Amino acid sequence: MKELRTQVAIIGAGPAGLLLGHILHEQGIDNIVLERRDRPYVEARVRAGVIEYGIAKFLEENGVGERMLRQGLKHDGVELRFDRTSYRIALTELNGGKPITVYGQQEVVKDLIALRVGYDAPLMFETEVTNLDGLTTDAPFIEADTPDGKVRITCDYIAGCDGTFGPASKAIPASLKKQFDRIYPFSWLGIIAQAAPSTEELIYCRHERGFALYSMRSPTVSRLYLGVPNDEKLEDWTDDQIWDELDVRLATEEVPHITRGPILEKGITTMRSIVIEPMRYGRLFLAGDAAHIVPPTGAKGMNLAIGDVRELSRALIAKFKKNEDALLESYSDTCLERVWRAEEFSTYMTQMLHPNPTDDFENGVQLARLRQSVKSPGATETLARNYVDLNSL
Ligand code: FAS
Ligand code: PHB
Repeated sequence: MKELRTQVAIIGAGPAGLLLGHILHEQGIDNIVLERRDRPYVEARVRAGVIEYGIAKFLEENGVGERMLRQGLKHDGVELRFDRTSYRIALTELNGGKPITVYGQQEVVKDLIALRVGYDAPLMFETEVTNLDGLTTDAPFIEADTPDGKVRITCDYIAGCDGTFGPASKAIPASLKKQFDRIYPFSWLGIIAQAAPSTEELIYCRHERGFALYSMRSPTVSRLYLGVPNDEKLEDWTDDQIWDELDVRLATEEVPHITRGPILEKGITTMRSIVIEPMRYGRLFLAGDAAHIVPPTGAKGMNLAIGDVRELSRALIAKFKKNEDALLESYSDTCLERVWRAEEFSTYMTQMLHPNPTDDFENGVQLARLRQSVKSPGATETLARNYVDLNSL
């Protein structure tokens, strides 16, 4: 087995792992990023689309924002549509001039990979981590299968940025770990289409037939979602049926039909919440989806992951540069306070925007919550602040 040594071993080349690796590299802290998939797969994976103001600033401050600033779409508002009426939330105005940025997660990942390849730091694709050990010693190690055989990497710290199904969180002993789970009774059928968006800003829509979201990736590419039952099969939906249902749910008198075009990608994502406590075990630190999942209704997934990296990078830099442990010691509690706030906001947005086909009382409560969110100034401001900058509040 090939032996390697580094200061920080990072499992996963999603936004969390790649950004952590980049920030540590910039500080002269050796690290290796290990990714089980190949580069084309990771760069093509379509996921999040909204970047919070403070998170975009953090990316920019760390030299990852050049293309985002050029190609990302700055948005000053978002629309809630229900009771066949549209209500605009003036995000920037309610946040002291701070907008959101619409820029696909896969673009952030491409930018981070390009940086890492550019300065030739270790980024091992098609390398699956199979074991983490020595986590409570001062020489933890990971073992992985690579295209050239097995490798063991000894390090000072391990960052588990391996998403929901990765091995890192499973390395925390069950007796020391709590996992909080919620599965929602619906999923999102999402499409990416070569079609100029019929709207300037995102539209979150609660229609009696179900949820719909109108987002975008560029002036010529739309990103749209339909709330569907959990057992829905993608093959049961033709492209026309998807467009027709989007029309029904999103139509208004002014815009009776949304712009259609070739569907480039489609998929169904389950809606779930997960929180794992603690986010640390000995020399192992979890960041991103490895530690938590939020339903995408609040657009918090990637923002939360980058929020964790902001904490973990600060903590590791303090340790390596000044031999200070305080931020490492407080990492889990600091992150979990923010994670639970994101879970609360994502649950709030999810519960009020997805009609319940079997519970009219629940539907009544949802509509009351939606009406309050657009008619009560305090509720509107809270929604705007959480949507734009939750991870930096
Ligand atoms: P990621 O899951 O992005 O990255 C983890 C990486 O670890 C992966 O590349 C994986 O291959 C790798 N890995 C796993 N096990 C490994 C092993 N044993 N060895 C080596 N590598 C390993 N969020 C939103 O805000 N809006 C959305 O619309 C949205 N849509 C989503 C759709 C889907 C299908 C999914 C799954 C998530 C979606 N999310 C969305 C959430 C998503 O954006 C995550 O929050 C974000 O990817 C988190 O980034 P990471 O923590 O880096 O995890
Ligand atoms: C997206 O553009 O993919 C997107 C936007 C907002 C969300 C979820 C997904 O809440």
